[in-house]
Amino acid sequence: MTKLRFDVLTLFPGILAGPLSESILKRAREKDLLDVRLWNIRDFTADKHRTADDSPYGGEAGMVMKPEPVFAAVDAVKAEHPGEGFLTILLSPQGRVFDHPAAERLSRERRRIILLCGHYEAIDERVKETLVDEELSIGDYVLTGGELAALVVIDAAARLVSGVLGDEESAYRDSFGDGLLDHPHYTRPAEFRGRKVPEVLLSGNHDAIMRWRRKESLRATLLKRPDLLRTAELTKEDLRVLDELKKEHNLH
Ligand code: 21W
Repeated sequence: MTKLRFDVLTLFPGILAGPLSESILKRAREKDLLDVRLWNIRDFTADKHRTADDSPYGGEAGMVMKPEPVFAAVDAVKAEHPGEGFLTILLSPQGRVFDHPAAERLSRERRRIILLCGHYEAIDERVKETLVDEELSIGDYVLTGGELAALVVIDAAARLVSGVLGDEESAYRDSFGDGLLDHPHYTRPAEFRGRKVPEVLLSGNHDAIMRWRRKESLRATLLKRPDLLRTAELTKEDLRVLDELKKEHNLH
């Protein structure tokens, strides 16, 4: 059984504590499938004001995270696990964008993963040069710091660890497992405010239901995220259904 292990270094561990103690991540930690340690970088400052940032050389505006507390925190993590391997990731807007393949790669990582969160606009470059193996971004928008990005990375990787989700397969039925969006879902009642559940789902015809789901996955992807169709795993039958859908929606 594989266990996913993270050490998160941050000036604001409280941002992560709540989400890690709820729902699926909470259960994964209780089941020992996920280990997340939170480290407060401020605990590794050496002065009486516990200074973690300073003004930049060169006279620009803003603040820069000082290198010494970050180095001391990383040293402390490594000292707690002598002889173990580590992958150190900086959450940063300059990183490669985190996607499903990246989540799969991290979910299989055997080394402890150190997630380093900046919370000012910048971190001293010597941290990147010396400590950081890779930088990850979660998308092209500006956050107040790396903490929410670290949570996104932990959440997306943890749900791919065997045993974390109730149903073994549910991770792969979801969006992006095969590169397609999910099909619509319905529950009782069979008619709600005049809107009926599609007949086929009540038919008991398993083959027809499977075909409907695949078609609706293809439809959702074609209409909402056509860019995904270039990399999705598609059969000859999928391509035929896509042609049908394009005609139905007057696309081409
Ligand atoms: C915000 C860091 C702004 C740096 C161009 C030139 C981690 C993040 C973060 C933050 C700046 C991630 C500038 C998506 C994110 C993060 C805080 C620098 C000034 N721009 N993924 N100078 N988006 N953000 N901005 O913001 O630490 S992963």
